[in-house]
Amino acid sequence: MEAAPCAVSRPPSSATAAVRKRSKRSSSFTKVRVTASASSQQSNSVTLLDYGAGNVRSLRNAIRHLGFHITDVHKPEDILTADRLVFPGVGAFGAAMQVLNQTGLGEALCMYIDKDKPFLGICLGLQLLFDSSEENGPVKGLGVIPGTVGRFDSTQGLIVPHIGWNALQPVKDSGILHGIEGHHVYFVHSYRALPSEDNKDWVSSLCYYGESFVSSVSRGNVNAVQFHPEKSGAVGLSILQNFLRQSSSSSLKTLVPGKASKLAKRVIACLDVRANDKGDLVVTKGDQYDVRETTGDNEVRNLGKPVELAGQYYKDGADEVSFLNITGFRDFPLGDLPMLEVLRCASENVFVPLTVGGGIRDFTDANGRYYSSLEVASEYFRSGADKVSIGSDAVFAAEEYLLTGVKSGKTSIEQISRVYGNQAVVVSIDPRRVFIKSPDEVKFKSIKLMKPGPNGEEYAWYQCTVKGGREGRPIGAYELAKAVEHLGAGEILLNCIDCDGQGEGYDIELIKLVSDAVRIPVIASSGAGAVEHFSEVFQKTNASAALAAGIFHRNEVPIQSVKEHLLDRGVEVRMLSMEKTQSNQPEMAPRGAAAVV
Ligand code: 1PR
Repeated sequence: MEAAPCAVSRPPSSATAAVRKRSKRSSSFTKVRVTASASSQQSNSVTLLDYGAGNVRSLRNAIRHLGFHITDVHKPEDILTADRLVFPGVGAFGAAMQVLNQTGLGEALCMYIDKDKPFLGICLGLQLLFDSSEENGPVKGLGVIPGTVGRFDSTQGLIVPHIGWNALQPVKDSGILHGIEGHHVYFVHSYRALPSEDNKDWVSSLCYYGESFVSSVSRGNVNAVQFHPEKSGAVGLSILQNFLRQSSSSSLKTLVPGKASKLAKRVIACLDVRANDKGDLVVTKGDQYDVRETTGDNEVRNLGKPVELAGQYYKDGADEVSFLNITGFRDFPLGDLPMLEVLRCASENVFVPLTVGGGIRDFTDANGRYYSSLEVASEYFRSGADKVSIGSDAVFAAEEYLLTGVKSGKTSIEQISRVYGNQAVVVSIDPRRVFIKSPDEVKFKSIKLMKPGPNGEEYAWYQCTVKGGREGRPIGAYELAKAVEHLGAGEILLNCIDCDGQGEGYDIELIKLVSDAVRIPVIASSGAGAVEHFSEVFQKTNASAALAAGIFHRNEVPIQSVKEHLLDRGVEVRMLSMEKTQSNQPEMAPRGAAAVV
């Protein structure tokens, strides 16, 4: 594949010289007429380069939330006439370069950057500026910045993808990052660029994850960030705003000093959603997966409205919000328009990652129309999801994989991760503890119990279930986790039916078993009833995140209290970062500022 050349490894030069140089050597980009002074943009307008390879709805929402109007790029000329350009690279490096080369957009992008016009690349939008990438490659990049993008090295046990809130270490003053030192921002990626002597003029901040990698670059008006400002809460919105307004002064005063130093453990709020008996979509919560009241008409427990609660948890400091459509296995998710609408509305005001699960599988509707799981997931992504969570279908996929030893390429995990990346695919496991007298009783991995079972059993294995716990399957949680990691899952959401809704703490033995077995992040779930349960799970297991539902729905413990407790126990977490309300942003209520131990 031929990459669009763009040798801008020097201070921005005259636009005309650069244009002349390129128009001579470029065959793929012949139609662009440069009207250097022409601009059809309004002052509150931002041009977005979205080549349609993935979900940029979150970014659109964030830009609109900040009061800006979006103009889309349809042709290379739209880039050249932009006043400010945002490039949220999505998908794989090679596929993105192919689109940029074939459409002439890459050449226009290089010319735009060469003119030192306001530019913000995000995630892959940063990586594409480098010489090349090893992702399915080597593949040539735009060549603006010297260096090769490579994969994080997981051979020494590093969990890859790098998912979560990590701390930036600014290495030079960059307008858009001004004031964010000591704060966490949200990353999700498996590939990274490394700092070097050749690119040191560009690097504006570093981040540590097994090694120091480039978290942002800046030169003149050209900026790019590896993290996702649109998913980094108020700090991210402040960065975006600095870029859009071309000034850092307006938002500086609202950020309190932070003390972030490394990857934070995440606290996730989960909303189990389903239609109640009246047909309204409600947030519900079960006890060991039973979501019906035990009195009266045994109605579905109603704990609130999904969009409202998601917005509240964002403001309260949740690091992510998950929606699980718990009856999705029965229905066709794309027929569940209210659920898609919930996602659309929630994503307009929630600027941390949103995960959605329930019913993701290949499906043939009543008219005989076949939908692949990829189509189902794509609709969720288009509606505002950043990640999808697969439950029942992942169990069937893992069983087949363990039986045949062959990756068919057709499972939902493989289909979706191929297009959207591993980091976009969460596998949700619903295991139930099965007590046994001896490990020889089953072929699945078992554990020696700290406390014997009801009949004195000393061991247990964790049987995976499907359809919301209704059906047990011949596969253990340990075996499933390892299989789905091989198939391409980027993260595991580890529930436990026995502990769900009990408020007695996470199943530490289960979480340790699984989080020691895989090299992808594990989210501990089920059983949180007190702040101590969160510190226990992080101190005793390798979980990257802890999810809870009932404790938050019933207002028993605020998210902020969980985080303050974790800080006290030496666990780094992201703290809210605004000290006073700025437009509709969450208000900061930190105890002792955004501190970490
Ligand atoms: O199988 O792909 O259709 O996905 C269905 C999804 O819905 C799965 O992720 C499955 O975990 C979830 N689900 C199905 N039935 C239920 C149920 O409760 N009856 N909920 C259900 C799963 C577990 C967590 C819960 C934690 C924390 N609930 O979501 O939020 O246990 O609760 P707690 O903090 O109150 O203890 P598919």
